Amino acid sequence: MPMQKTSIQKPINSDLWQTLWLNVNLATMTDGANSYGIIEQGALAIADGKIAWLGAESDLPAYDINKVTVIDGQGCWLTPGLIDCHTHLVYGGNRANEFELRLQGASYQEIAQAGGGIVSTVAATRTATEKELFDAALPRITALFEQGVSTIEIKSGYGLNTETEVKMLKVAGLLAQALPVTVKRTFLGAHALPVEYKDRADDYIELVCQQMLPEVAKQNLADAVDVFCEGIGFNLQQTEQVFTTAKNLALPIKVHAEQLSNLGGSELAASYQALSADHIEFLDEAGIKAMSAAGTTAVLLPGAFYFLRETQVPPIALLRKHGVAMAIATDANPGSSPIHSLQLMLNMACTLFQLTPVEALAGVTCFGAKALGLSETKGQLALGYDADFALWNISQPAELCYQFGVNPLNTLIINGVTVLNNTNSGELIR
Ligand code: DI6
Ligand code: FE
Repeated sequence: MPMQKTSIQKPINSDLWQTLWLNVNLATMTDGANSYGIIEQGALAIADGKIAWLGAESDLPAYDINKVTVIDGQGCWLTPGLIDCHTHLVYGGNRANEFELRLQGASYQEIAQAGGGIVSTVAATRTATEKELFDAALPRITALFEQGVSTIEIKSGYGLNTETEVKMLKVAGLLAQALPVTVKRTFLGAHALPVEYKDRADDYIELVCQQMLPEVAKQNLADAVDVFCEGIGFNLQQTEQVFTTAKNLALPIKVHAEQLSNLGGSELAASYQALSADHIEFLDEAGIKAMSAAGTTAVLLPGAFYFLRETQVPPIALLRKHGVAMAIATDANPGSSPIHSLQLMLNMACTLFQLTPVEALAGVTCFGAKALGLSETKGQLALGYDADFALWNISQPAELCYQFGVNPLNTLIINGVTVLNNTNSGELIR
């Protein structure tokens, strides 16, 4: 799956460079999942937070050593900053009790139908204050950040009333202020049916469309809109009602679909030019063709697959055949993926879904960006792109997928600024 060629940017004159990285190997990820886009013994220059020049050191143009800060990358590898394009990391409480129940034989659906699952997190999220939600979420987002994540998506969906959905999205905004990470917010009001709307799903969808979504849009709290289209979520008709409302508000859409059964949510989403369809273990070829035609990204969530002990593997071969871009994300959430490591997801995408390491790395860089509508600015080391990149203590890119448990991150740069430097005993520069 190649990347679409965007307009070719011109290199920036070296007089304007602020920082220059030398002695690095680049995995540019400009070639989609076809190759790492390797430049060995390379260099990369930054001007105004953007990539101003990159290439082989031997091709470096003349520059004024007195004007540019030059950094020796010591032969490390540079990749785009990692992108976690699907998380639900703002929530109250936790669901370790349900984990125990599932290990005793109860299924995720049974727990949800018995009043546990998402709605139990809703109760805890409604009673939590903004500060409590922030304090609980900070270590989660920090864990991702410390492993090289420079862009992250955070969904609402544990409020299920206007007040709490707004509260969650505001907390996501506060996290973006607390850390240098770029945060994209997604409104997921149609995540589950709140108890007060029991047996009245249509009425709840009315509330989502008439009140919640307009308020979220008015306050500019969301970059996209998502729906859980599933037997234990919302049906196709209800899903489409939310999509239509989102479209009228000019908000792009995403969908949780085909996670536990095949309702056709991905195909519907593709007909609305969705940015992504996520989970998709039960997706069929018709849905894949629709996604391919619409340029909708498939977001694979191996953490949820693993944690729910799912056995239905997403249709990877068909996604490849039809050239659908595949992104990988943590799905960090209290019920189906209490996991805060994109490195572990890289490993699981390879071991559980048999992605190649280059496909997996594309899934957390260029295709993670695509799933968020950021293909033109993030997820690649390319001229004019945001200077978001990670320097790794590895000897080849596949190592990022291969080992787990040792943090290989050396330095993280976001918008041209060094925000994390593990070379001095993990000292954080902010
Ligand atoms: N699918 C998921 O995996 C998460 N949401 C969804 O629609 C799980 C949310 C949860 O169990 O709390
Ligand atoms: Fe999810």
